[in-house]
Amino acid sequence: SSRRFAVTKSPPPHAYPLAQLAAAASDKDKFLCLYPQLQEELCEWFATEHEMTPEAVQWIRDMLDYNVPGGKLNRGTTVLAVYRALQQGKPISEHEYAQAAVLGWTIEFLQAFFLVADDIMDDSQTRRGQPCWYKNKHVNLVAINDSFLLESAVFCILKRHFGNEPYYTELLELLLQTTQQTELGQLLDLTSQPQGNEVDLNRFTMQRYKLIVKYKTAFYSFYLPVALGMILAGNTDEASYQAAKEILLTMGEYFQVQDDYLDCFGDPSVIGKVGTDIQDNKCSWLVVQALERCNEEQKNVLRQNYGAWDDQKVETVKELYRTLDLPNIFAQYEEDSYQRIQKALDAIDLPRDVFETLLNKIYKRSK
Ligand code: GPP
Ligand code: MG
Ligand code: MG
Ligand code: MG
Repeated sequence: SSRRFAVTKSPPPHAYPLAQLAAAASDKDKFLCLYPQLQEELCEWFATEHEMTPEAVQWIRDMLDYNVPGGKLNRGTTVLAVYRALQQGKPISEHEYAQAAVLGWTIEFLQAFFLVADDIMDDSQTRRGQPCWYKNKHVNLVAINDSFLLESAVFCILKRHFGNEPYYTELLELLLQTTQQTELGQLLDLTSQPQGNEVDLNRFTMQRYKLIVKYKTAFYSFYLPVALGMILAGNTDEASYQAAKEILLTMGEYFQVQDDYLDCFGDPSVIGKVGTDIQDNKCSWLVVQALERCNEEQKNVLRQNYGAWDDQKVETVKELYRTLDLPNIFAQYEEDSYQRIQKALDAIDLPRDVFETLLNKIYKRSK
């Protein structure tokens, strides 16, 4: 029935590890059961269909292990949680769990693509408690191509596991659209200051901030996992996607504000990365808040110290943030956001616990 003649057909997936899935205690353990299979299927496909040498296949195997499974896995496991919540008590087979987990892994592969590339663009040193992939001597700018390979793996996995489903096109288009939105957000993030010129503090506005974080973070981190779970569960009610999107984008904004706060005030050994936002001249939530509160003299301090790879200047900016009481202002913002999101949940008729679990996973997070 398929008229895709020019494209190589995907072989069927390997058998899912059903016994292992049944034995896994938590969603996270169930989720992790699927990773070795996806890695194996990809490597096999590259070796057989695409004639990759053993050396190239080994590269990909190592690159995947280094960049894909080592995060918090919140986005991926959310697909499982959403899928389960939408069954409303109907038992789920191990096969269905496996499908939901595979779909969740597509987000983790997509996220690995973003992070490998983002760390190059942001000049970062560490990620998830280890050197950024590109920082490895044997990798360097090969990491750019690896990030592309990670992205393409998303679509290999999707096709092989969902290519025959009636909702395949919907999954595919959602992943493509979300990738594009994230890239647009990254563009806004990278160009919030013009290259090479003096820092223009007038460009660090709340309005610009909200647009950046909606696009670079909220769509892929919050809307995408829930929407994928909804599609898989067979939800065809357009209004519920809209309602979910609205609240999830709010949560995504809150999440990125936390990320910005932790970049400056978090413990690197806990967050697994060393902050770079001040050095990188980023339109961070902190600099926007600082500008809304500082006098002319403090504005000058910012102008002279922001956006430089100079430890003394970075420390001066952090001192100004403390003087302006930003840690407490953040704590207040965090409390307000939590209450605001809870309230918005009262008005939604999707299973509340899905959103609550997500919210509670990020509320007052330290990493
Ligand atoms: C988070 O920004 C946003 C991303 C990781 C998306 C990147 C998108 C691309 C298209 C590459 P961040 O730089 O604040 O994240 P972190 O603090 O984890 O480096
Ligand atoms: Mg970054
Ligand atoms: Mg970035
Ligand atoms: Mg950050």
